[in-house]
Amino acid sequence: MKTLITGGTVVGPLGATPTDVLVDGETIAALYAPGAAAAAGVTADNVIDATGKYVVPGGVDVHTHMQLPFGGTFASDTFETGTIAAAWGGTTTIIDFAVQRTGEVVQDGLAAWHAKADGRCAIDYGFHMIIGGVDDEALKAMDHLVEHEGITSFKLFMAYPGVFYSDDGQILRAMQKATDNGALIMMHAENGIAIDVLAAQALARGETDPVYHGITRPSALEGEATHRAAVLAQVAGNTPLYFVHMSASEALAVVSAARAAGRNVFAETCPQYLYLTLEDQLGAPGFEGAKWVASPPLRPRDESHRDDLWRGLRTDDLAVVSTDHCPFCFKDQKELGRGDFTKIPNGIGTVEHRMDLVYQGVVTGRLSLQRWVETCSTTPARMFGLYPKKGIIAPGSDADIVIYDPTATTTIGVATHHMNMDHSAWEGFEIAGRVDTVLSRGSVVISDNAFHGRPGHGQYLRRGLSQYLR
Ligand code: DUC
Ligand code: ZN
Ligand code: ZN
Repeated sequence: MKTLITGGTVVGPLGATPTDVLVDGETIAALYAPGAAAAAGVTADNVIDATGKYVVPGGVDVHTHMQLPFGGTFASDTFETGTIAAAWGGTTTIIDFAVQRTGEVVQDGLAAWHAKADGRCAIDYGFHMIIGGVDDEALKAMDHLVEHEGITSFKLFMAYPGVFYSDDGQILRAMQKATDNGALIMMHAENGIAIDVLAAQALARGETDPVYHGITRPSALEGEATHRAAVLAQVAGNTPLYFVHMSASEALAVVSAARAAGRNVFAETCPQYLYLTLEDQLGAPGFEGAKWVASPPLRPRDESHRDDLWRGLRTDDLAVVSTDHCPFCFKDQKELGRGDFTKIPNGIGTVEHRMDLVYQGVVTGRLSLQRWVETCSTTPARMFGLYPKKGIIAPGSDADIVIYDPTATTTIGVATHHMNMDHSAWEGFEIAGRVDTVLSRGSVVISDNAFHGRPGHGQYLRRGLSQYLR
């Protein structure tokens, strides 16, 4: 089956160029100057007219939590609902976090994650591994996963004592292992011990509303943990270190300094930290703010965080935009924390909206078109060992392609989204631009405002080491 995409402008890390794209089977076969395919007598079973539209590599969202167990419940998207929603939004690859909790065998946690995802994904997927209990066995398992399972990145938590938390000694040992085997350490950098004290003090004062989730997790404690992790990685021998869901100016400054010193330090942010605030969303009246309880929390409106994060995306101190997609319904899930903000399941659902939300940076002049594609597709693919199979429109690459209409608009809300949530953290957001058509490995999965894919089309991706290391 051959598909020819004509008339569009292909956007990649090197620029935006009018180009026709020939897809043969699951991969991109050739690129042509406009009209050159027809002149060369190229025929196709399916011709897609992309005139006036951008043709971009499918989005790569490297931070999702489908069905994550958290706070006595589970994230509400399954691998089926979550990957279908991702496809609607132009994301054609996710990397989800398999979980080892303290006391569990790493390989058992991984097997459980495969069982959840196998045969259910509408787009391709890979896994990172959360190591919730760093010990001799877990360290050995890290080697095994890198060598045999295609898992080359491991998330550690400086937050959530008693759940996922690692102490500094455990972090150092895991970093030494990663220095040795080339894996990337992904760090949730918040000082969880101090946060738990502040949260208990707030509750004792009767401060139970969702906004106190943010007030008791100040940005300084993200900055402190980020600095500590960067130092530990330096001591462990320039360990490849990637900070997840960065939200704070103080943390970004640490990353900028480490990168300026030439270290293997990288970071991502998420749309919620670029747009939403402690006052406007988390501080909504009554219990409404529970919709936006996530960790790290949304930051105060009048501090420098959002401007600094956009700047970091421009300068590459922030390399990637992921979502930290971790949806919970309001009814029966977020409501678990009525009267006690510490019991609200942490997470926001955004997997469907990342490409659109970051494209607004292009519309407002904060990002170039190339940077949009780099931060949402090319760089995440390279960072996590998937390039050039993913992340680029080039001959030989998987035909994961988004045709994006810059003249259309998107209104986000619970009535139209496809995520398994009873509310939207982005209700009423008006977006300039719209995902028009999506191909996953050569198959059209979204077109004419309909889903044409199927659960089970998505394949598990064995990943190589990060392609950014020196
Ligand atoms: N943060 C969240 O908000 N949810 C899940 C895990 C995390 O680190
Ligand atoms: Zn995290
Ligand atoms: Zn996360």
